[in-house]
Amino acid sequence: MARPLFILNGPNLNLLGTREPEIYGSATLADIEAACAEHAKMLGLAIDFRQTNHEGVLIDAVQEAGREGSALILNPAGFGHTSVALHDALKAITIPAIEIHLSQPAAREAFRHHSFVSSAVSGTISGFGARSYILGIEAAHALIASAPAPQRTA
Ligand code: CA2
Repeated sequence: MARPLFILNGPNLNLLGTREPEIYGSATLADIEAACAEHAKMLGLAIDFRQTNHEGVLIDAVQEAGREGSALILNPAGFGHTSVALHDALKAITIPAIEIHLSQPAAREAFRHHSFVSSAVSGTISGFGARSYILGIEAAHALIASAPAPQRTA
């Protein structure tokens, strides 16, 4: 069974499409999941797409991705700006990991300029709206193709 590409979404992203469309676009998270599934299928990848508002649940999912996934795409949302624990979880996995954002945090409020995630992932894609997810899948696909298969530890 091929390892899925994990696509994890942090807090409040379940609200996409309902408020602040001028910043985050009008697509719902379900719309984005459908677009990701279609694009990943075209590349021969299966996805495991999740959203949580809870930091511990997100960290558990990062660890699960490290054990069971081929690569990780993470929109950490607000936790990217606050969570040392999320940074530590990402440092502990060996699969390729990519940070994505719908908006361009560097062009927004100062408190969004620092990411605890960026220093623990292969790269960051931001500012392309829902297309950031598709670009993230392209990057993950390239990294999976060039990375040695991770060893299962348990
Ligand atoms: O641009 C992104 O993808 C962000 O990760 C979104 C986060 C924000 O804290 C980051 O700085 C950048 C916020 C997600 C909240 O999404 C909402 C969507 C609709 C209505 C309210 C919040």
